Amino acid sequence: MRKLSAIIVTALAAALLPAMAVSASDDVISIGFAQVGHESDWRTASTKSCQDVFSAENGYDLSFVDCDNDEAAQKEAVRSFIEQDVDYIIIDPIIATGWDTVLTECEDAGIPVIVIDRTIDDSDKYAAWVGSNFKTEGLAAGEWLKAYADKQGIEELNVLTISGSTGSSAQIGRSEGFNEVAEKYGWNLIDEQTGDFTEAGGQEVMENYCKSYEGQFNVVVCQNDNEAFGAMTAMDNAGVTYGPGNDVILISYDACTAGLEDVKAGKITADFECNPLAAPFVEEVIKQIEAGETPEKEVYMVEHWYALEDQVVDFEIDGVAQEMTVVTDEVIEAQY
Ligand code: GZL
Repeated sequence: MRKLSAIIVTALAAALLPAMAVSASDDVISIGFAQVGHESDWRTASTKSCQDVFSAENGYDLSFVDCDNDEAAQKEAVRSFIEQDVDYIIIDPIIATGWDTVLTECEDAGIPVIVIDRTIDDSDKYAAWVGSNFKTEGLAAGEWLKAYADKQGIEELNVLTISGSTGSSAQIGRSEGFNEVAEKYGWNLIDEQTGDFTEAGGQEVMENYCKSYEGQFNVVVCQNDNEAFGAMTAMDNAGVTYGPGNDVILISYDACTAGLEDVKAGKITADFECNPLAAPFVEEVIKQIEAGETPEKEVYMVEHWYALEDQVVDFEIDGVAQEMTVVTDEVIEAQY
């Protein structure tokens, strides 16, 4: 929604100066996008989704800032968009808090904000949020593990977690959901350290785990695929086997293409998707606002739970039966 002043000027120009062509640029919608960074395959897909949808050919002028996992840089990017007087601001918040001041500045400037993926937990001064239920992802991983362990006759679960960026809603939700299930069933949660959603972080934490907890663990939970890739390297180097029929049940989140390839290869035992392709849903929100409508405050993405046939088990989340997707070459081909 171009601000009323712009609309009035455009209308007056069209009425009073018919000779002056009202430039086509009036139809262009300008968007500022402050992205978390470039830490994972998931992030790459998320960025591509926005750049593909909000392209010049589609009538947008996208100002994209990769904030490199730096909270201060992200606030600075949002303020630069206010200076540029864009029509909309999209934020994927690196962490969930510290947002009310800058969102108030956006509101004062009359620029609607759309939050994608991670949540902002200390302000509601945005038009809509489009993303995933991270706690549900954690609950799904936990309840699947319970059903799978029962089927395998594994009674004792000793769990190491490599968590995502501390304070991000993805980390908070996945930890909350999984740990709630672990407590319900009395599992031994040995340790939880952050790998910051990166492959290097996952490898470093897993190297430390292999030294500190040698022979004490049979489950490793990585809060994204890139951490799992790093953890696998560390376990290979330490002689720890993982995947179906091996020492360690390896659980991951995101289910990016490379993650599903590791499921197919019998390395990751189960992968819990977080859908990065939010941009089409964000565009829908923008169209509603342009049309003077009020969008839904929360738009949830559809996610799937993946495993190989033998690792597919029936399980429920809060009494709701969950369907798992068997990983095949076709499923991998179609993934993001
Ligand atoms: C989750 C997203 C997380 C992914 C990671 O929605 O914010 O950040 O799980 C990414 O891969 O780094």
